[in-house]
Amino acid sequence: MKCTSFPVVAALLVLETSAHYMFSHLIVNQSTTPDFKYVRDVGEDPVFAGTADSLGKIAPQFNIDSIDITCGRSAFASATKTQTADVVAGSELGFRLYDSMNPARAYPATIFHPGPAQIYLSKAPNGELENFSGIGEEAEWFKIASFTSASETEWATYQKDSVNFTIPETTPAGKYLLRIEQFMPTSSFNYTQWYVNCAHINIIGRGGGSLQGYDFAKFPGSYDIMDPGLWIGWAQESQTSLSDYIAPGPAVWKG
Ligand SMILES: *[C@@H]1O[C@H](CO)[C@@H](O)[C@H](O)[C@H]1NC(C)=O
Ligand SMILES: *[C@@H]1O[C@H](CO)[C@@H](O)[C@H](O)[C@H]1NC(C)=O
Ligand SMILES: *[C@@H]1O[C@H](CO)[C@@H](O)[C@H](O)[C@H]1NC(C)=O
Ligand SMILES: *[C@@H]1O[C@H](CO)[C@@H](O)[C@H](O)[C@H]1NC(C)=O
Ligand SMILES: [Cu+2]
Repeated sequence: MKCTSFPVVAALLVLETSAHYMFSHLIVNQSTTPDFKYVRDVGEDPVFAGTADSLGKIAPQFNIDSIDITCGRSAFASATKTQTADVVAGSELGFRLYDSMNPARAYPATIFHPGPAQIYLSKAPNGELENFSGIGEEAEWFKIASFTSASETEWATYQKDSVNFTIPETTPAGKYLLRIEQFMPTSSFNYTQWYVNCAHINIIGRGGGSLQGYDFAKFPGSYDIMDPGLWIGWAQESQTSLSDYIAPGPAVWKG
């Protein structure tokens, strides 16, 4: 399923855009927290600015070299109004999709575009999240979860309304940006649709895990547009086996 910004066929556009989404809720202690309470709010895609159902905010991104690929469109502008959730290392957290869409729309809020989902952490270098963009040299992102295939033909998070994962028990205590990325690799070069959001969390725990020697990621920066994991056409519809899929980025840190 392709996604275009050009309203060639109006009906198709509506159908397609209503299939888009964003991860506006953090799930903590088994509870879904309010939209953008702990997740940085995002700006709108100008193509859909001002339209109903937050179509501008849920519109995907395409450019992996943009600073908006870090935490979402203009997300750093929301840093000071985002609260920080206390979370216990070793507990399960999650991101849940924005769900206050028009009830009359055709699709429920689910991860409608087939592809992987990955979770990263980056510790605020000066201990404060308000002035930490997550962009550039000061940000050191390590991966704590990677959801790829559930079977040869299905992506693990496809059509789910949330993505849950565990904060490794030995993660050093402190304030972190918690980033989710979910994307749809396409057979068209440089046309991968990206859905990214970041939450503010304060990890409480005994720590002890070492990140020495870890090959930290940068967003933007680490992902290569030539990476077959981004565009080779591992669509849900394709007959290709997903078991061979290799997700971009460094290894999962297990603590
Ligand atoms: C994630 O966890 C929440 C709360 O514990 C739960 O309601 C939801 O169903 C879980 N999502 C998935 C995909 O398992
Ligand atoms: C990829 O697409 C983006 C727009 O989404 C564009 O800015 C960028 O230059 C393209 N990169 C390449 C290598 O074609
Ligand atoms: C989650 O539970 C822990 C331990 O009970 C508590 O310290 C923390 O404040 C809770 N976090 C949120 C956001 O409710
Ligand atoms: C970030 O904020 C903290 C406290 O609010 C402050 O101590 C620090 O100097 C700030 N850093 C920068 C780079 O602005
Ligand atoms: Cu799309």
